Amino acid sequence: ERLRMTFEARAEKATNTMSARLLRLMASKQSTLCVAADLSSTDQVLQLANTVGPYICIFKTHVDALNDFSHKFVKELQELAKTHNFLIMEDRKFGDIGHTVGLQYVAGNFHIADWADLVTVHALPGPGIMDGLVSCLETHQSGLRDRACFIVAEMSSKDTLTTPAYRTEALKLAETRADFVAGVVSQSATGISSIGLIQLTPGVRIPVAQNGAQTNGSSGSDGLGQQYNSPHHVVLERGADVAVVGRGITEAANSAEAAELYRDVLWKAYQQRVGE
Ligand code: BMP
Repeated sequence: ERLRMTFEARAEKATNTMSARLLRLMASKQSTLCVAADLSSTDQVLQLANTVGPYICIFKTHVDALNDFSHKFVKELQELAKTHNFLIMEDRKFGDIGHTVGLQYVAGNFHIADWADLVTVHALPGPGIMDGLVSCLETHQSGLRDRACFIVAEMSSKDTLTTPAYRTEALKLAETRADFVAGVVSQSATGISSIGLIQLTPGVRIPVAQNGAQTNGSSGSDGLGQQYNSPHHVVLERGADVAVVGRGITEAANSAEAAELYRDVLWKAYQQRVGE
């Protein structure tokens, strides 16, 4: 039922504010594409954000991989987010006790809470991790307004330790913390019941033509554990709402054209899913 609903209809039912906002953005921009900017210089990241901006709903960063991070960079990225209308997700994958992640979220070198609309969080430490992030936000910027997280319930990598039992518990945590959780990072929709919860699925790449399109939707791996599925497969067979594409776009000869292609293919698959 949830998967057959349009993003507009799901936004109406969403209990998390950022989840509703993102679902509406996806519907109005007709984009379910999140580009992963796994690059090492701020110039490259800003250039990519400006190039793919018109085609994406989320721009995903790993700022701890940058060799020249600065607050000027963050300001410029926020400007681009405004110009092109996308959300910024810092893929920090917080994974420590509540007190520690709170510090990592609002302080440190990066002051993530000041600029990232969305962050990713591992479920591993249990509910305390959410309390840590939320209580720090409350002290730091007096509330959760305009901030939310995605809980990593299941990873895309080969032989991941996110077993079905772990995944189930992570989903439970997501379902019970609608105050701060906008969605989950997952490879399937099994067990996700909240209508507003958004499924973010990484490991997406259009299969290279000479390999021939494989019927199971697999489109290879990267030699370091990453496993890829086609856009069509993740949306129609695995329930992806937002698809994360990194190297499929950043390594393309023309990243604007690649982003437009991924956006179009993903949107068509979504339309097919909801029967539009
Ligand atoms: P690529 O499309 O180049 O393989 O990049 C995938 C991106 O998604 C990376 O930024 C990675 O950190 C992220 N990711 C992932 O690949 N698998 C997961 O399970 C969770 C992720 O966040």
